[in-house]
Amino acid sequence: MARHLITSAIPYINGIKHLGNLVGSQLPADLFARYCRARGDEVLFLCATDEHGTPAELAAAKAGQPVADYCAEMWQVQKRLSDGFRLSFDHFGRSSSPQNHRLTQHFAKRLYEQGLIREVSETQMYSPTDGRYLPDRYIEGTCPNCGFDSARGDQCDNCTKQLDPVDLIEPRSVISGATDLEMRETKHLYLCQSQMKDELEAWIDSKTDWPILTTSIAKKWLNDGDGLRDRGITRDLDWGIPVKRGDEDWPGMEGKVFYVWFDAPIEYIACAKEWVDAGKGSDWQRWWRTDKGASDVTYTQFMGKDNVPFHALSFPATILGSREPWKLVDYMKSFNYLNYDGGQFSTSRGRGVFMDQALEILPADYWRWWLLSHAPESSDAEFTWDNFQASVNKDLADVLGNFVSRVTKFCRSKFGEEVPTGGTYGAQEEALLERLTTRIREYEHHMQAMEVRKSAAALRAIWVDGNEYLQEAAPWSTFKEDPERAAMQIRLALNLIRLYAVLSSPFIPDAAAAMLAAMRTDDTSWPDDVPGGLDALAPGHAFDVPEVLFSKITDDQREDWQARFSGARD
Ligand code: B3M
Ligand code: ZN
Repeated sequence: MARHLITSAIPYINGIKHLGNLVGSQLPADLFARYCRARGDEVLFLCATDEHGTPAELAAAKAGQPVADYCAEMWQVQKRLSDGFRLSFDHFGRSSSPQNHRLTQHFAKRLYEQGLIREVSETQMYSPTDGRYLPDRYIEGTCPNCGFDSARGDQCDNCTKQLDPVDLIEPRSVISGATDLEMRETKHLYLCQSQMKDELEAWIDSKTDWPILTTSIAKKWLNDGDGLRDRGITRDLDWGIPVKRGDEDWPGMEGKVFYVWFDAPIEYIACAKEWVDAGKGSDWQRWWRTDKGASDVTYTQFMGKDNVPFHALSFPATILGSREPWKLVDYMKSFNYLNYDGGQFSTSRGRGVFMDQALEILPADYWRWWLLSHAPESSDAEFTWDNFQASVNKDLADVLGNFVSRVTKFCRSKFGEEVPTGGTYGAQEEALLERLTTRIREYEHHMQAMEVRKSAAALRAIWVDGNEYLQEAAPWSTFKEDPERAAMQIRLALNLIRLYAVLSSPFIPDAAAAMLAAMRTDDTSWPDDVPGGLDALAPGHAFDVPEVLFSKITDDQREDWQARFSGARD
């Protein structure tokens, strides 16, 4: 039995995620986790909220809440929404957990002992009015390049020029508006990534099977010179993981916290400990320490392309630099961006459809199917309401839903609500079995390779095969001259419903569960042997005609939603 450790990039705590975020990591990770479980593999699937950094502090301030309270509340919200989308995490953790505090401080200590952390003196903006140092995003002023009056300390949103806070004309504090800012000298810790360049390069070069999107970004950063610059891993913030070496204080680092991108990936590991501490598992090191049983684990990470540098370089630098036997990632699946109706999804501008809104208008499966079947793999993709309506109506309602409904209703009217007896396969059935076998192996191949779009296309083709068979076999006409043959055809078709439920469950888990319930079976065995898999429901086995599996999206609905989601969310 293979063992799969699977992580999705952990979403920032500040606000509800949009569908572009969802399809960029959590949803495809869930697809893969569900598939591995369905194949009988042992899976540990982890995700968490990313709770530190200035965005969390700023969002809490905007909500008028203490940061800890804000994060606790937003974790609940994100947890409820990930449950709503049926994301099957074994644990949904928090990067602010005590487990992550300890582990992050542990890594800092190890890296320090290995000579991979150095102290650097810097000058930084200090606000006497606020009584604190101001990170880049807490400073605004006039852009020296274009004159925009609300440029941030790190970048001008108007002309996109990268800035240093000292570049700003008339800088002011975002917190208080104070303008009496002064430069003060302060010490920070830097991770000496540059010392590890050769090691990281060799490691990345060994990953010849990784998707091109991932390796091209990783190599670009590696060879840019800039990418492996030593990086500051501490910040002057109140909220975060206090800078310590293990349990010991770090002289000169009082009042500072680790940079969010230092502790966020460590949460992948800490999350496994949270999983154990929550009573859901018994041994987290078996997944994470190669000296404690993790050497046979395959570790796969899912993320948006903007997260690749941190996962391919900084986090491995942390792990390798510790010189402890932690599990390194085996496969890194990254995604391009999903755009929204002619523009970009944007959290800050509230543009697009957000997870809560999506579930208010349609069940999770509709979204899961569209998003996964249009996953932005080889290039960016675009959500349009027309395309969404067309895919849902065609793939889910006309092809899959209609098959289930026709077969069960026809059987009920001619044979009653049980699997009919009699008849033996003929040439049509043998041909179908052969075709299905080829297609199912193809589906498995794509799922294994995490080719999301190709997997969706293969699954759709499997559904279409059933419809075409039904159309050709036409049990409604066969029934008139040869009822035994019609019984055999319908028995096969009812078994196809179970088979479809099993194969489709990674994509559309709720519909799959409804199909199994209608077939009154909990036999979810994977069709390693397709003919055998189509014998699971024996003659005489009772079933129910299910409710409509998928309703079509009407033109009115489509127009309504398009209008409703055309502006910014409130
Ligand atoms: N929170 C960025 C993002 O959500 C960041 C990922 C962290 S993964 C360790 O895109
Ligand atoms: Zn500018």
